[in-house]
Amino acid sequence: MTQTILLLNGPNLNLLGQRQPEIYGYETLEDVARIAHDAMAPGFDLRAEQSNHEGQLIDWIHEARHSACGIVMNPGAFTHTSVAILDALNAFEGPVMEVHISNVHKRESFRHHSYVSLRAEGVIAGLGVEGYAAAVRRICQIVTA
Ligand code: CA2
Repeated sequence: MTQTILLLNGPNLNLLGQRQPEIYGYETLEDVARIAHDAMAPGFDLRAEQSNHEGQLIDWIHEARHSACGIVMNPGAFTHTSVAILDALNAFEGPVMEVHISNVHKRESFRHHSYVSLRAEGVIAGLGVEGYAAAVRRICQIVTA
């Protein structure tokens, strides 16, 4: 049976490829979904969502409890602020991978702390959009191990 990986992107990531390419590159959110899709092992499929709203992201994480085997998430700025997203991820039983396009540790100090990292099996930062492919591959490995 096919297993679904949920790919979640948080606030402002809908602007990917349109602004600040020096930080986030030229690829769009559509490119991200394609890159993540291409990284999946056979027997997996991808559901890709983006929202600027914390509650919507939380609702998708709740749904994933019954529909997804793993979550790849770039929570955007909610990474650094949202205990609510951490709580939702803690209620999800499968593996979670946290992705940041930029190297958050090379940036402002408020980006150095992540609530989501308290839950994530792995954290990828600074690999650009290729980080999503690495995260998807890791979810497939963990789920099939
Ligand atoms: O590096 C990342 O992927 C971040 O999660 C991106 C967030 C930022 O708040 C995190 O600290 C690190 C911001 C996403 C904003 O995305 C934009 C993309 C293009 C143009 C403007 C914003």
